[in-house]
Amino acid sequence: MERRIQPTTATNDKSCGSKATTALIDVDSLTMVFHRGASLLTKLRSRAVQQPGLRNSVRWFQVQTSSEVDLHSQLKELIPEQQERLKKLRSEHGKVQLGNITVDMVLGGMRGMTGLLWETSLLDAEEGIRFRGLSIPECQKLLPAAKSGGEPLPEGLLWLLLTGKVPTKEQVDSLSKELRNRATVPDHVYKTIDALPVDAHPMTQFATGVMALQVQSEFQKAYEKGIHKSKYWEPTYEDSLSLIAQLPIVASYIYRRMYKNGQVIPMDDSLDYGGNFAHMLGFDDPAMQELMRLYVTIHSDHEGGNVSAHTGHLVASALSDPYLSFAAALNGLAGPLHGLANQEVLLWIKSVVEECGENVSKEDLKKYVWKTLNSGKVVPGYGHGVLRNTDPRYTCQREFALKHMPEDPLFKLVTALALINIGVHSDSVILICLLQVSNLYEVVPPILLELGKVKNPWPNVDAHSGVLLNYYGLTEARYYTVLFGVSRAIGICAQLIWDRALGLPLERPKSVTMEWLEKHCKK
Ligand code: NMX
Ligand code: MLT
Repeated sequence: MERRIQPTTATNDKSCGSKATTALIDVDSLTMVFHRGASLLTKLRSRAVQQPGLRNSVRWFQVQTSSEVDLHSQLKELIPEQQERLKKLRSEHGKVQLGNITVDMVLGGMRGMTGLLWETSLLDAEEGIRFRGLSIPECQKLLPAAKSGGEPLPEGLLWLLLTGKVPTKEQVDSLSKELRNRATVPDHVYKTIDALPVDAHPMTQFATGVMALQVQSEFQKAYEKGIHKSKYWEPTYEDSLSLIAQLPIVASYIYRRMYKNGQVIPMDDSLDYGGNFAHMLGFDDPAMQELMRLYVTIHSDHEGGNVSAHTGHLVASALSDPYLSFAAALNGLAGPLHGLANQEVLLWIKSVVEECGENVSKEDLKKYVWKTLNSGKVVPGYGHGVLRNTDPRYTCQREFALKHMPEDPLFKLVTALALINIGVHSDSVILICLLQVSNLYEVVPPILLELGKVKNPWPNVDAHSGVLLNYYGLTEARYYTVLFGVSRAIGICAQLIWDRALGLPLERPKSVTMEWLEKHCKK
């Protein structure tokens, strides 16, 4: 049964705060940060065109060959050829070595060890992520948007991840419609969430909601009826699309339950996936809807080894259905070294404000960074397990700020940030120091380098997202990882469908004891 929900007026008030402050902005620093961001972006954009190697790897040169507007039909066409490809790879190159495993790798969280097949995206340590061969700027250019020149529609990215081909607008519109048609959340899901305290962490509520959705799993039902393994991908596809469709409903229910007195906003049938998500959260500013489209697109996939994707893949390898697998992934995403870092960034900045005041100087900021490090904590939003450069997801969020906050990018970025500062929500002191994000970009990396052990001192995706969300009024930092989770389902589910289509096996690496390693090394 579908829960009846009352429309309510969306709250998008950025100006109700009493803590007006004067921003002290170092224009030189911002200029430096802006130029670094802009030059990196230009480099990224031109690389695909200039370098034949990269150009060849860009899959969008494979134009749409199918006129199918239905994703399922296009996938059905593609699966046999990819099954053959895998068979050939295994029979011709199965014994080729991919590198040596060292004791350091075993003790060091398997860093640098190639051990997973993940078709939907690939991460380059310097350049960052490519979705089926496309960089983020290329996706922004090529994937259909809600309006001309706008941010990519996440449905388009889902299509790209699943098929390796850039969809047409017609195909994306048909997928948007399909997702809307699947977006009915059973009433017991709300009741299950309601059984939790309203202040339970939003990620706990979200993972609980996903587990409650699991009772509708088509894969589980089909397995119980004895489905042949060659057909596994079909109910996996059904579950994945329904899960992706229903996540924004569950996520926005949790947001409205926690922060807006439970006044839920129904879906708007005229809107796409990202636009609808923003709308159901309570944000109808077209720019916030654009931000949500971009946010959901860029957080979706980051190859297979990150904690959430790897967890989802591992759990799914036991033939657990997409709901069970994704719930497990969410629990990994909820860790502070992974997705929860977007919350931690703002809470850390808040602690800077509380200790050093609102107009903290760079010197004080440096001292605070050292204090954090000396007390055995990490500086959230910086560093990465694979990346060795500024995360392009950070860069594109910065570009979004430049585009959507004011017209004259540099001056107006400063102005916009100052406005955020003045319009701070009374219970959200956090905002004040978002101004320091740019300062942090200058202050943190040299200190992390000075530590001598940090492999990547540059900002990651989580260092920037709060700036934008706060600007549009989504100030509740504890909620941020849920947004990340909604997006990550797209990557994890797309790969999961291929796991089933390709018949990938149970994941079961070998582990050893310290004693085993000691003996092995003495030999
Ligand atoms: N602040 C303090 N110390 C750090 C940081 C940081 N931002 N980044 C790395 N280090 C330390 C790390 O803890 C380790 O110390 P120790 O040897 O004492 O254990 C040392 O530097 C070497 O670590 P790396 O090899 O550079 O990084 P690793 O691959 O182990 O970890 C992260 C990657 C992302 C877990 C780490 O950089 C970190 O903790 N960053 C802050 C948390 C964060 O922003 N996470 C979000 C990542 C992106 N995401 O969304 O998932
Ligand atoms: C991610 O998006 O999953 C993070 O950047 C972490 C990672 O890639 O390891």
